[in-house]
Amino acid sequence: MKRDEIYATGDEDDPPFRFNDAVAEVFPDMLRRSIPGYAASLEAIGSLAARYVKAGTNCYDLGCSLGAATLAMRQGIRAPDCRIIAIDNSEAMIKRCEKVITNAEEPGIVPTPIDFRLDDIRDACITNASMVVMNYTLQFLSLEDRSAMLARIFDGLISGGLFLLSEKVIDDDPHMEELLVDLHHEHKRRNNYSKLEISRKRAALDNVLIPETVADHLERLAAVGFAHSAVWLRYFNFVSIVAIK
Ligand code: GEK
Repeated sequence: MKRDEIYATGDEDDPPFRFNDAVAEVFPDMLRRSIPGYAASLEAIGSLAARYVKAGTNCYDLGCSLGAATLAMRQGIRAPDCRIIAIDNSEAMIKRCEKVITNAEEPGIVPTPIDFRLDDIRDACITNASMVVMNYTLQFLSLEDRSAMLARIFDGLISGGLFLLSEKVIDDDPHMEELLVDLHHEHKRRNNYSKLEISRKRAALDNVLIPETVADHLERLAAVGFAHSAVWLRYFNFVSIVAIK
């Protein structure tokens, strides 16, 4: 796993954050050290896939990056005749994703097939889905596009299908927001990011990653039609939500 030193070197006049080759190269290390609860989100995706994925249906990983959630789903699926569709609009990510996953396949075992698609998730056609995952991806869509994205997911799910949404969030209460951000930065410092790296990354993500409150997410899920939704994981300002159609 190559170490993330993207904001440790170079000048401090950073361009906005992009999912380019340099990021894709260090991505597993970046997420492991930056997102509290990331490993737990992957573990739950596997468990939920075992419970919710139905025979003959599709599973979607929207914003798959290097396919960590795709792999977790594939390992969890117990039902036959399923297909996973892994989509990302970063060429650097999806090319590596296909390589990483194909290399992890064991000879003699026929796993659930995966379609790797270089595409914008806003244009994705979602059909016959029993599970859809957006693990820390909705936060990169503009606020105006989020309801249409979720409505498209809802429409593409079969009855009883599951949507897993993980996001960085903000708190309405400025005191709590300050505390949660500070705890997250402390977490990153414990994971050996310097104060300068943390502040440079934060500036680069400004207006690229747009967090909302937990209430905003739950309201939007209800508004597009999800009958049940709940936060199942919270670690500082990172949450993961499950919603069932
Ligand atoms: C994981 N889910 O490891 N269309 C397609 N892909 C997009 C779009 C879009 N409009 N916008 C952003 N992305 C992964 C981690 S990372 C989270 C997901 C993070 C993609 C983007 O290219 C990137 O690969 C991914 O969404 C977000 O479980 O970096 O914090």
